[in-house]
Amino acid sequence: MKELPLEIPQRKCSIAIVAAEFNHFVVQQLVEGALDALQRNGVAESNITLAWVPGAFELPLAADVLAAGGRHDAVIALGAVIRGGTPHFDYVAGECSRGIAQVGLKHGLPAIFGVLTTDNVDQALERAGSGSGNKGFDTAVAALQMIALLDRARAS
Ligand code: INI
Repeated sequence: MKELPLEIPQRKCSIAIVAAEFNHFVVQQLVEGALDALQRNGVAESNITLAWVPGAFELPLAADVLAAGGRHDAVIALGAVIRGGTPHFDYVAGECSRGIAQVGLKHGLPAIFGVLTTDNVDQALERAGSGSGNKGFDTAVAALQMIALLDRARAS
């Protein structure tokens, strides 16, 4: 059996982060968590691009264009979709998750879904806290793990 374990790449990585401005007070914390994880794992600041879009609905297009540029090893989408009293939540969250998945498959690179979809603000803030309670941090680690996996899978 050949097993490909989760690991962090030992090579230089270039990462694009697309972040939604909507619910900025949550998303800014996700961005900080992602940057912290990338820095802790040796990604130089000069190899990170951070692009802001108006809301989560716009994340897939920005991720698609950045992925098409061919200069990044992974794209991380960060946002916070918080349920209101209308079906708007379902359209925004659904299209965003579907779109981000399509970007990964279309370009053959990790397109990581770091968009919180919660019932209320408290749940969102709980997931955007410091350290291990920050989904931005977790998604950046996932991006690096996927880069390492794809490197190995393509080499074998
Ligand atoms: N965008 C978000 O990122 N989070 C939300 O909770 C949200 N809500 O609730 O409406 C939201 N809406 C804006 C949307 O993403 C687009 O920016 C807008 O519809 C313009 O296309």
